[in-house]
Amino acid sequence: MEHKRSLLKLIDFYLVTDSVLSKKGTLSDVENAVTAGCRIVQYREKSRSTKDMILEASQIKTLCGSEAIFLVNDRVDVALAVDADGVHIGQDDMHISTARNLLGPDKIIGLTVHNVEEALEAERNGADYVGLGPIFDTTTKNDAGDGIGPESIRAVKDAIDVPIVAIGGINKQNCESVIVGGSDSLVAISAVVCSDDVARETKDFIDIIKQFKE
Ligand code: 3NM
Repeated sequence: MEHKRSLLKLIDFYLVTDSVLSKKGTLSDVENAVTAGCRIVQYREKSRSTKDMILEASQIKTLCGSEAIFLVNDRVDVALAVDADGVHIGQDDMHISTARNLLGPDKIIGLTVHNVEEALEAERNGADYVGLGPIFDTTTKNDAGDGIGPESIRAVKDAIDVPIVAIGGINKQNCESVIVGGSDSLVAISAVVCSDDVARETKDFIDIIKQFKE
């Protein structure tokens, strides 16, 4: 697991799955993104049974192999069932200390935060990275709220040492501002999974991020 944890420092483009928006399906999206160089995948599935999720999660784990970190959104039980590399949880999910107790010290836990205070608390409570968003307005997550703007990233970056993953309304046109703004990596869901060519979009994001990263 130390190998996977050390990859966290290197991540640039971060894939979050969305079976509703996906054009080619979740497994195809993961395979294409990983082949294109994506080093972290979060399985985010809100519409399938637990049984189906466990089956799909084990297939995604295989596709990630030793190259990409594999996290499960919200569902600590599914992460445990397939021995995923960790979870990504939100402010309204179980407390991070509860997730840590269930998963043990070696698993990766990411937490969604919206401001400096939540980021500091997440780091204090042992988050391995924070997801910061929504950076821009998004229709992908109904309850995401208004975009905080890329200029809000720097204060969070200056306050914490763990990596920041920016999320929400990010596309190829605005992603430069997110990286220059101080984010270590970024998620773009609709900009990637709604595409006919997920590998191409992933590669484009990775190239742009590398170009603008400090
Ligand atoms: N979480 P898109 S925004 C899953 O702000 C999610 O925490 C968010 O999708 C947050 O890249 C979001 O299509 C959806 O805007 C991001």
